[in-house]
Amino acid sequence: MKDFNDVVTLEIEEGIAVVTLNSPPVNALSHAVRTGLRDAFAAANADDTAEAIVLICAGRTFIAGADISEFGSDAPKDTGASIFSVLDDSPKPVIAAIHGTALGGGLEVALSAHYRVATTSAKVGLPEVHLGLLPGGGGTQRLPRLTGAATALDLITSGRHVPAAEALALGIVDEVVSDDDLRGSAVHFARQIADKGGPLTRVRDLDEKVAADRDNPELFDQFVESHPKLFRGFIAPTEIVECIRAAVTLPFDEGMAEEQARFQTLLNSSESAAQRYYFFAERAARKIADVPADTPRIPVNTVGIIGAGTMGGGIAMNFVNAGIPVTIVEQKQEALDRGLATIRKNYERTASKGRITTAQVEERMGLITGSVSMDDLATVDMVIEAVFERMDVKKDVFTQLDRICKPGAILATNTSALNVDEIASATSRPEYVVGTHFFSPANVMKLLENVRGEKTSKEVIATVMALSRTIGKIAVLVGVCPGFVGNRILFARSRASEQLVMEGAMPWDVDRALTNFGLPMGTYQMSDLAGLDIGWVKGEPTAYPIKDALCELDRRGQKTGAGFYDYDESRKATPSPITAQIVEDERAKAGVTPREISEEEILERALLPMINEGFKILQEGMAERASDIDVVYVNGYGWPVYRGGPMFYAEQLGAEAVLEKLRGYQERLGEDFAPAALLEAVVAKGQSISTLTKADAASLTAD
Ligand code: T1G
Repeated sequence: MKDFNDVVTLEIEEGIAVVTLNSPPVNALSHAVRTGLRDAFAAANADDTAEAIVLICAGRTFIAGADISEFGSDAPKDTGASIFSVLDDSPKPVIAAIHGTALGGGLEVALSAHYRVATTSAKVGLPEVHLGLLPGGGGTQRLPRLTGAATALDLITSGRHVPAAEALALGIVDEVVSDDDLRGSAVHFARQIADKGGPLTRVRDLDEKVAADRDNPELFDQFVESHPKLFRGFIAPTEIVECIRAAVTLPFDEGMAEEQARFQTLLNSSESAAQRYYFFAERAARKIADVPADTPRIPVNTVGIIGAGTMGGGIAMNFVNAGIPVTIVEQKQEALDRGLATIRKNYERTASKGRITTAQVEERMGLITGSVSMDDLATVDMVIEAVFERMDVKKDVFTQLDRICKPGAILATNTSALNVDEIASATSRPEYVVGTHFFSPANVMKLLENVRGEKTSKEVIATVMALSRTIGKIAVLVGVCPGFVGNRILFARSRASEQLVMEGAMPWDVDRALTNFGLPMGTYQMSDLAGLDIGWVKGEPTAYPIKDALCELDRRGQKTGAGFYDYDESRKATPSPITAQIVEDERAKAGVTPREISEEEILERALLPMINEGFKILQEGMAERASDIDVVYVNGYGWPVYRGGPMFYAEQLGAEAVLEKLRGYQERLGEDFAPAALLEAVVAKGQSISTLTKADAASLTAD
């Protein structure tokens, strides 16, 4: 055995060189890995006893790509040939032995080998597009030569992971072997190749598939036209299409040059910086400063859900999808039956799209028990209530749960804004009470805000954070405050939007500024979708007179075919003259003479209060870190990931500029724009925004 550095070793076994990479956690192509691999391959090619070379990885996966943390850092740059060229130019056959996931640069290394052997459970993919990048190690040039341009366009612009069997069918891998002895199978495969002898074919030399594509030049424009959403706001997909076009139309080396140029453009783009930031932000959100990763967790093998309505049913599906049996409790049998029928309908719709089988529909429905008695929750490990959003109703439910549920059961509330500590006070076990704020539709939306009560135990926090991943959610731990993180920031935007409308912008002007920024919908489109009558009681004015007036006219949003907008039968929205008249009436009542407000001012006055609220949330300790706020906004509110999130966007604007603009609006418009103390401290200390943690916030704003 020969060591090349502490991550790459070389052994010769039955005339086959086995290069093993062991660089936890995911064998990312760091500088050390690239250097070690290059030296090991040089040694294997110089060793006359080696007739072929197997590249295999230790740990849970094959190479998962370039080391993303090296981008934009001062990590040492490579000198000499890239690892891709080293494999490409190897005079001896190279066999990549893939397990786990070969992704990005990892798959590109494998594509530079002469052959690829994968385990049954392995997956391969080129997910760089999710980082605002494109495969910069030859993936856009080699993959089309194996699969043809159409498949390459699909795989590289979607970034999806391809299971081994499909990769075999597509020609990406040469053999699929059982999971239990990849090394043995790969060495055996290499032995056969060595015994067969003959000329080596490199992927770069394959031409049949791309030659056929040369007869179909319009396939690229057709692809772009048929995937409009893919290209809206994102720049990487366009660059990817052009690289694959180059693979079809240009010689390999020229195509590689095209790929490198476009890769560098993306690497230097703000979009990619935002998407690379988001990649680590999503993973950082799993870490809780005062709840160590080895904190004991409470086993949750059965779950009770109270309420079989839209939320309760959706929440239940998350657990059932993860194979966790659920007992759903409703007060009345008919409501229970309706809820169960809705769940079944959802699964049958998924099955009709081929995403699950009809057998899986029955399997999942078989994991659900319906009941009209809360007593049936006596033995479950965790209960989540999704009852009416009223404090007295919630407290009554928790008082009953406290009596019924076994000691140690976790009692969770799905409240979207109510005080979790007050709910916990209705029980004798506040340490087992936690908020689990799902977003509707709960079986679709990835975001889950786990709300930490004052007395919630660390074990319960560790449990719900881990359980969130089990059920496929992206969880963020938040503190108890009105609206937690997501809705609290949204409330700030709603107040700002109302001011803009009273001053002269129409609701559709505000929405247009926000959708042009990249949000999927603006303040008023969102209100119409959610329903204008949330918390509204006829005859009881709220802080939103325009919304009150619309509800009084029974214009409650999309569900009534009219709200701020008028909707046709396909729910297409058009600005409503009725709304315009109500707006003008309310301005007149307030004695306001409307003025033209630019889209730039609208955007600033809608977004700056969101950013400012983020700083207030941090200084109050209601979020673990600034990037958690961004994870909430990307996953719960459609903030474009190529803009990172409100706090990352503030970093791009510059903390000083944000502070100055807020002060300007504060002077003109009042205290709603008063800058958060933390923002002022961040500017004074020159601290970065996106790396801010709860502890930073506390020390920066300590009196
Ligand atoms: N670079 C650096 N760190 C990485 C990493 C990477 N590529 N992938 C994962 N990590 C860290 C991650 O931050 C976490 O750290 C730990 O590993 C476990 O990750 C030239 C330019 C492989 C499917 O986009 O999709 O190649 O939080 O929690 O859920 O063309 O990680 O523990 O400290 O996600 O089991 C392309 C990204 C890069 C793949 C495993 N590759 N990774 O999922 O674990 S660009 C990717 C993943 C590139 C080339 C281009 C997943 C995974 P910590 P995890 P997991």
